Amino acid sequence: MKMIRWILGRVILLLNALFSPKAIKRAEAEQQTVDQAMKQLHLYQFDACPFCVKVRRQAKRLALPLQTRDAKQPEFEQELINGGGRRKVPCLRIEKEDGQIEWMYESNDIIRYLEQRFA
Ligand SMILES: N[C@@H](CCC(=O)N[C@@H](CS)C(=O)NCC(=O)O)C(=O)O
Repeated sequence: MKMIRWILGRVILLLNALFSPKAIKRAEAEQQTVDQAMKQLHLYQFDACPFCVKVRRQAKRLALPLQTRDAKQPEFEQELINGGGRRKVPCLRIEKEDGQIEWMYESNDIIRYLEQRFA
């Protein structure tokens, strides 16, 4: 079972690399504003998780420099559990202007959030 999951994961990564989405183009100043805002977002994820791939692909389409944190690394795994409450990926850590932190689970919710904020 572990082996099958590993193979499926590699297939997902290969397909993702082969059919990489095309990024939208923004005016330079607008992209700089987006890049700045993206510094407050971190995606806790696994490389070969299909839900994480889906979020990363949408971020790429929207030309968002999404910072990722591999939740298989004990340090980030612990941050995720302590902050978000669950060891589940993808999870988007959102640092608000007032310093408050929101932990957003569910790939569809994360994609909706990115679209509403940056599309
Ligand atoms: N409905 C969730 C599904 C997420 C999900 O099942 N993630 C798996 C990895 S692909 C997970 O975190 N499982 C918990 C674990 O592996 O500990 C979404 O769309 O984000």
